[in-house]
Amino acid sequence: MDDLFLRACRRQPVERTPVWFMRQAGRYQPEYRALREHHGILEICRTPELAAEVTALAVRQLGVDAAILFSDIMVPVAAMGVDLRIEDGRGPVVDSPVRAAADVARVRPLDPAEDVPFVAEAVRILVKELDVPLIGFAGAPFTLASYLVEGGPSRDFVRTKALMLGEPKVWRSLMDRLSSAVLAYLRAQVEAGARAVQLFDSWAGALSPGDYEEHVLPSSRAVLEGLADLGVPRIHFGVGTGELLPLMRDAGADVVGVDWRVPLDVAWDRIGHEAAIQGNLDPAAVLASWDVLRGKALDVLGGAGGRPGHVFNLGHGVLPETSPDTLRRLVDLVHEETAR
Ligand code: 1CP
Repeated sequence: MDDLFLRACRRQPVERTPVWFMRQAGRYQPEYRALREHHGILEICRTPELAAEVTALAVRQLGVDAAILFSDIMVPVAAMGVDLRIEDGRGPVVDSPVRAAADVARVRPLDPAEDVPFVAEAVRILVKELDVPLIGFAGAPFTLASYLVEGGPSRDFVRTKALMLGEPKVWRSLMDRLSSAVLAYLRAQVEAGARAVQLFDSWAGALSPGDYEEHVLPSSRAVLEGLADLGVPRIHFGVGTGELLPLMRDAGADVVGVDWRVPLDVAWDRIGHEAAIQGNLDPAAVLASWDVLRGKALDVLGGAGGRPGHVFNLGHGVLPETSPDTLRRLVDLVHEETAR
């Protein structure tokens, strides 16, 4: 097992900077698109052999230093009595959104062994097959709540904020249910063999630091601190979270994932050098010419300054327009430039 990625997460010395990409399995791959002609996304997530195949394909093709389980943040929520689907070109859709106390009561607790047995099974298959560590993941309570309350993807999260600020007790009960489920879900992935976890609070950047601290951080902290005894690195990521980085670290992260809006060195100063950092190339840069992409990737490495504790990644997921060959070339570039 090559544990380069795990050592970097622990800020231990590494012979080169490890790389993986959020959404490294997905639409940009012809093989994935071919599989999706015959299988729905939730069907792939619920079929361990298919989920494992898609997960491993990305690792083989790209030469990355970590795998991330192929699934979706809404998979556990769909097993908690919430009727949802994932619409092509749009994302998760919930027809009966959660907007009042009676709706929260419909969100059942999650028993991973009973409700989502296929997840641990996919992890077990992958752990046997892969020679890099597998990252388990979950959506953070806020980001999951945003889909439940809005009923689908949103730009401004107005209904979510209205519930959070207007009905704080109802909000808290929803967040409590989600944090218990997310904790159980991540623990099940680690117990099945995942060597690290990433908590995706993709949309937390919509909040002010004060609202984040009061209404969201306690739930994310319950998840991250509830994993502490397992001893696996905990990565905490969000988009547009420049002002939230110190709080996201304080919630209990070992590694903070940052998007491209804050230069890596500035972000690391905000987080503090007792934590590792992951990021943060703009995914759109991978669509530019090789020379431009190369320059931007070197800027990211320059921001890390060769300090231990940097995991190279994009600032958000791989875009569907991305060329697999360019992504592979980027992995090689990071490996060559950081070899020591
Ligand atoms: O095949 C398809 O239908 C394409 C789109 C797709 C894919 C590939 C969706 C719908 N989900 C996934 C898989 C997925 N989702 C992965 C595994 C891929 C990998 O990393 O290798 C992961 C980690 C996710 C996590 C996820 N889903 C997040 C958090 C990460 C992020 O991108 O911020 C979020 C917010 C979702 C919701 C979701 N699912 C799908 C879409 C298009 C969206 C986003 C919708 C929106 O903009 O709100």
